[in-house]
Amino acid sequence: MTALTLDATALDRLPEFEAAGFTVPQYDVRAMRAATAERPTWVHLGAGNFFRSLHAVAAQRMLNAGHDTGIILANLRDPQVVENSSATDDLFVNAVLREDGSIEPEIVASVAESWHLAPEAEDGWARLTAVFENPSLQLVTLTVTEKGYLSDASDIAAGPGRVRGAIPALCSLLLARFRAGAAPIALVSTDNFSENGERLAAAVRGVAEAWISAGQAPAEFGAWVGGDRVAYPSTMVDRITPAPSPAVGERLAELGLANAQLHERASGGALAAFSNTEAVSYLVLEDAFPNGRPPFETGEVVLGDKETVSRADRMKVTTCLNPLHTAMAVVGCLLGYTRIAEMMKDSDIHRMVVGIGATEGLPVVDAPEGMDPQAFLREVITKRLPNPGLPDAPQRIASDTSQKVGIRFGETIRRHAAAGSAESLTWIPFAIAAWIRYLLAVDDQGNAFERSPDPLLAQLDERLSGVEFGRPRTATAARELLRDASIFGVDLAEAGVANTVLAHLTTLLHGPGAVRAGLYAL
Ligand code: CS2
Repeated sequence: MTALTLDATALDRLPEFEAAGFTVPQYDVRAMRAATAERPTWVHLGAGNFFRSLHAVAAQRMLNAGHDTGIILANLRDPQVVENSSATDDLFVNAVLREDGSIEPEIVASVAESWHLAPEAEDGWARLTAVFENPSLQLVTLTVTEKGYLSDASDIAAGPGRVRGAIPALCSLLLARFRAGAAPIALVSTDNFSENGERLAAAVRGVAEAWISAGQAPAEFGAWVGGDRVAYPSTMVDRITPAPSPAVGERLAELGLANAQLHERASGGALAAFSNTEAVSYLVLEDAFPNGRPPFETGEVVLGDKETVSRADRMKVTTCLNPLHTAMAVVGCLLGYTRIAEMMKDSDIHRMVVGIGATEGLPVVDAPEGMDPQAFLREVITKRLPNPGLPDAPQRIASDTSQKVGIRFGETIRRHAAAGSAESLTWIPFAIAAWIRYLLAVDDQGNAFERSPDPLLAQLDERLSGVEFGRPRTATAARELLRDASIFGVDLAEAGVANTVLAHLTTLLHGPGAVRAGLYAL
């Protein structure tokens, strides 16, 4: 078997990759890179696995169908990410893991350039500034996670320039575009929350206003980012993309890939020459692109009006997928699971997932045009979550839960409250109680475990300091937290669910075995 390496020689060896079982790009990658260098159209901020398996794959489909420009990728935090991408000549393998255990590896070449964009990264800033100044640029997509939309006051106060923080950095680049002639542009949040377009618009305008009032940007800049030449389309994004798994790396190595190996990241997690994902994927975009757009239709991207996209997004983020994930994440960590697929074989957990999605979610969801929420949920529960080939872990999903609970459960609770049915909710309050139980960092056997990263851990520890494992009555010390709408998306006491959460929490605090017993009793 020949050793195949993803590096500067790989583009000349695509037929060998193909013979080894890899799907390969059907276009002239060097010509695409040259065209992109000259006429950039698409910038993406946030170079994670999700980007690789969703956006980059959609772009590759368009390129295969005859489109001529690819993606200019920028990453803001860990410099290792772009180093890793450069080491493989910006090529990577997207490995689709099917339910029957088969693997479909594809070499993806749609990233034309990759740049590090921290304040110290002069080259990245110079290149991205030139790209933003170019009227050809049509869109910027972002995957910077929920917390990426919150800017540190010090990042904003630093004013425009080579700043840290996703939104201030984006605003600096936008200011360069504004000064260079203010060509229109679409700024596309592809992060996982409802009305993500509006959230991005608010974040960008907030930074712009702060700069204007500090005299660091002209007032016209505020009018431009707030006017109709800068659009903020809403989106729905969906593809379960676990962290790259060593087992998948080994399977790629068996096919001949010599450098599939994983590198530990200084900031946690792993970097690899591949991403691994499921077969299903949805990229649904509101068709609002004031400077034109790539031929998304040829990339299996669905375009719709604002209402259709918001409904699709609410269906996925607040009802049929992400709430199930968050409940499984905290319960899975407590019960010692490391695989989502294994959890789906646990009948207690299975009931919880059905309870949250079908019993409590579906009745308040609005069907998006052309999509059937019931069928979507059925596919999630019967196929996607139980996919034995997908190495997804509750520990991955448990990261940043404080940034997710409000988005994922708040809307459903609000709708039930409006319909007068909030007091009959059981499973969602159980999931919230399980999160609080999770925050105590003691598993269901009574052993300490390490919680996944979350920006609010220290604050939450402080606010929950009165809640003690083994002392059920201390559950009431969580009452104040439950009133915090900035976390739960709604004041849970006002909505009529706080007492149910506290009753569940009381059960879960009994001691070892209480999580299992609480789940079983539901
Ligand atoms: C997960 C998502 O990390 C999480 O919280 O729920 O990454 C999930 O896998 C995606 O939204 C699937 O589209």
